[in-house]
Amino acid sequence: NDNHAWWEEERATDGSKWRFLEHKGPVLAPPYEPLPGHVRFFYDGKPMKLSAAAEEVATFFAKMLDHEYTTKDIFRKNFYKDWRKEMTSEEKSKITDLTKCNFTEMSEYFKAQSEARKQMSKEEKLENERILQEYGFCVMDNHKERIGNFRIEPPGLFRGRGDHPKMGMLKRRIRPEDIIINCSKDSKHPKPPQGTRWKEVRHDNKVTWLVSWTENIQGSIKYIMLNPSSRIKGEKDWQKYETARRLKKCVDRLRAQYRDDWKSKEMRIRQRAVALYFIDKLALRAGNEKEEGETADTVGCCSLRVEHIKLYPKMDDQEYVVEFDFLGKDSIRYYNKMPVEKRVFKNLQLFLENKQPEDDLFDRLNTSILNKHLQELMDGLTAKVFRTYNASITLQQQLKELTSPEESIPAKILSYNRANRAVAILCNHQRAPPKTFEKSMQNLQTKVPANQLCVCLCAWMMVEVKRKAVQRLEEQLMNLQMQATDREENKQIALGTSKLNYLDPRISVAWVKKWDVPIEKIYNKTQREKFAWAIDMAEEDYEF
Ligand SMILES: *[C@@H]1O[C@H](CO)[C@@H](O)[C@H](O)[C@H]1NC(C)=O
Ligand SMILES: *[C@@H]1O[C@H](CO)[C@@H](O)[C@H](O)[C@H]1NC(C)=O
Ligand SMILES: *[C@@H]1O[C@H](CO)[C@@H](O)[C@H](O)[C@H]1NC(C)=O
Ligand SMILES: *[C@@H]1O[C@H](CO)[C@@H](O)[C@H](O)[C@H]1NC(C)=O
Ligand SMILES: CC(=O)N[C@H]1CO[C@H](CO)[C@@H](O)[C@@H]1O
Repeated sequence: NDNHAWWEEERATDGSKWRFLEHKGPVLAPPYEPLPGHVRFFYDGKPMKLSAAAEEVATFFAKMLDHEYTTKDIFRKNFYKDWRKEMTSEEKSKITDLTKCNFTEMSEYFKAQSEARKQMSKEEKLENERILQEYGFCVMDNHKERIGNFRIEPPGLFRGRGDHPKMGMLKRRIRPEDIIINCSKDSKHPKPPQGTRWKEVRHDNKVTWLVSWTENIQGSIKYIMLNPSSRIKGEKDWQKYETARRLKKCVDRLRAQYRDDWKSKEMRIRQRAVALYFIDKLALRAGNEKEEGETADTVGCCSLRVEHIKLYPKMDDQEYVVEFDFLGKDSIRYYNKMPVEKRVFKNLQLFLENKQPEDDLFDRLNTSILNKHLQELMDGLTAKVFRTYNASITLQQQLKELTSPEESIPAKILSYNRANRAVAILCNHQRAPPKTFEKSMQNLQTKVPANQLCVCLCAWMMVEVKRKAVQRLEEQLMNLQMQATDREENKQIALGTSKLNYLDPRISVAWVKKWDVPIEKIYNKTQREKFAWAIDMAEEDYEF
C-alpha cells in the first residue's frame, strides 16, 4: 500500500450500506465446568454421580431452585423431559421420578459462588475490560463502532413470560457451528475457537448485524448488532472531514471562479469574490457567529467594517498590503498584515470609496448570501469547511516537515505540538498567557539545573559502571528541556480548539502509529473518546 496525502484517501459510504465491516465475532459462553467432588446430587436419599451432560442440565435447575418456576408443573414437566435426553441410558433407568431428586447441595454451592463473585477481583475486572476492548468494537467503514451485546447467552432453562407452555425447556448451548458471521470479504474474519468452525461466513452489506444464530426454543433468529447510540456520534464528525476532503478536490475550480468574479460588472459579485478570497486565504470566519448573549462588537468576514482594514500600496518591500485589525469570535483580536493580489487590492479601494469608518466594507454582502453561494459551489460547503480543510492539510504538511525519523519520542511530541501550533496560529486561536504560566515555568526551570548537576555528578563519579543510570538522567533532562520549550512556545496559543474542531483525527492517529508515539501523549481521555472512530482504524497511512 502506498502512502498518501490526507485528502487523497477515498473511502466513502452512501450511508445505508457498509463497504467494510470487521469484527472479532461473538464471545461464546464459557464451557461447562463440572462440579467439584464434594458437591453432590442425591437421588432417593443416596448420592449419585451424574455424567457431565446430565450434570450440566441439573445445575440449571439447581440454580433456579429457590424460584417459584421450579414448583410449576409445566416447568417441571418440560425440564424433566429435556433433562432425560441428556442422560446416559443407565441414568435414565435409575432416575425415574423428579420428586426423588435432591438438588440442595448444588443449589447451596451456586449461592455461595454468586456471593463470592459479587466481590469481583481486580484480575476479573481487568479481564472483563480486555474482553470489551477485544470483542466490544467493530470497524464499519471508517468508524470504530461499539457493539451492542457481543456475548452469547449461556445455556439454561427457558423461562418465558407468564405461563409459557415451553417454560423449563432446555435452552441449548450455542456452538460455533450454529453461528453465521456477517463481515466484509476483505476484512480479517473472526476466528472460531480451535477445532471448530462457523456455520457460515457471509458478506451481506445490506444488513448491519454481525452475528446471528437460531435459538432452539422458539426457532427465532437472534442477532448481534451495533450499539445504536454509537453510530450517529462519530458520523457527524467523520462527515465534516469528508466534506473538507471534497473541498480539496474542487478548490482549484472555486479559486479560478472567484478570481474571475473579481472582474465582474456587478458590485455584489465582486464583493462576494473578495470575501471568499479572504475566507480561503486567511481562514476567516464568515461572520455573525456570535455566542448567544454575546454583546461585544465582534465581526467576521462579511461584517467587516471600513475601520477594520488599512490599505498600503507599498509597505517595506511588499506591494498591496492589507492590514486587518478587528475583534473576532470570543472577542479575540485578529491582527494580520497580508500582501494580496493587485486585483483584490483595487477592488478593496473601490469598496472603500465614499464610506465612513463605521460603514460596512462589503455593503452588498451578508452571511446568508455568502453561505447560499457556498452551497451552490459545493454541497455542504461553508466558511468553516475552508478552515477545516486548511487546518488539516497544514497539519499533515507540518508533521511531514517537522518530524525527523531519528528524534526521540519526546522530541517527536514537541514536533507534533509545533505542527498543531502552526494550525492554531492559522486559525487565530490565541489566548492570554495562563495566570499560572510564570510559576509553572519557574518550577520546570528549577528542575532542569538540578538534573543537569546530577548528570554531571553521576558522570564524574561512576564513569563506566553506571552508564545506564547516567543515560537515564540525561534523557530525563532532555525531556524536561523539551517540556519547557513546548510550554514557552505555547504561551499564547490555545491548541485545544483546533485539535478538537479542525484537525482530522485520522492524521494524528496515522502519525502516532507511524512513529510509535503513545496516543495518550497527544489526546487526553475526553479526546480519545471523541475520536474513537478514528483511533484503531489502521488502514489510513499518510506520508509524514
Ligand atoms: C437433600 O440433601 C440435603 C443434604 O445435601 C439434606 O440436608 C436434605 O434433608 C435433603 N432433602 C430431602 C428432601 O431429602
Ligand atoms: C491555508 O492558509 C494559509 C494562511 O492563510 C495560506 O497561506 C495557505 O495558502 C492555505 N493553504 C491552503 C492549502 O489553502
Ligand atoms: C441579506 O441580504 C439579503 C439581500 O439583500 C436580504 O434579503 C437578507 O434579509 C439579508 N440577511 C440578513 C441576515 O441580513
Ligand atoms: C482534555 O483536554 C481538553 C482541552 O483540549 C480539556 O478541555 C479537557 O478538560 C481535558 N480532559 C481531560 C480528561 O483531561
Ligand atoms: C449474519 C448474517 O447472515 N447477516 C446478514 C447476512 O446475510 C444474510 C443473507 O442475505 C442476511 O439475511 C443477514 O441479514
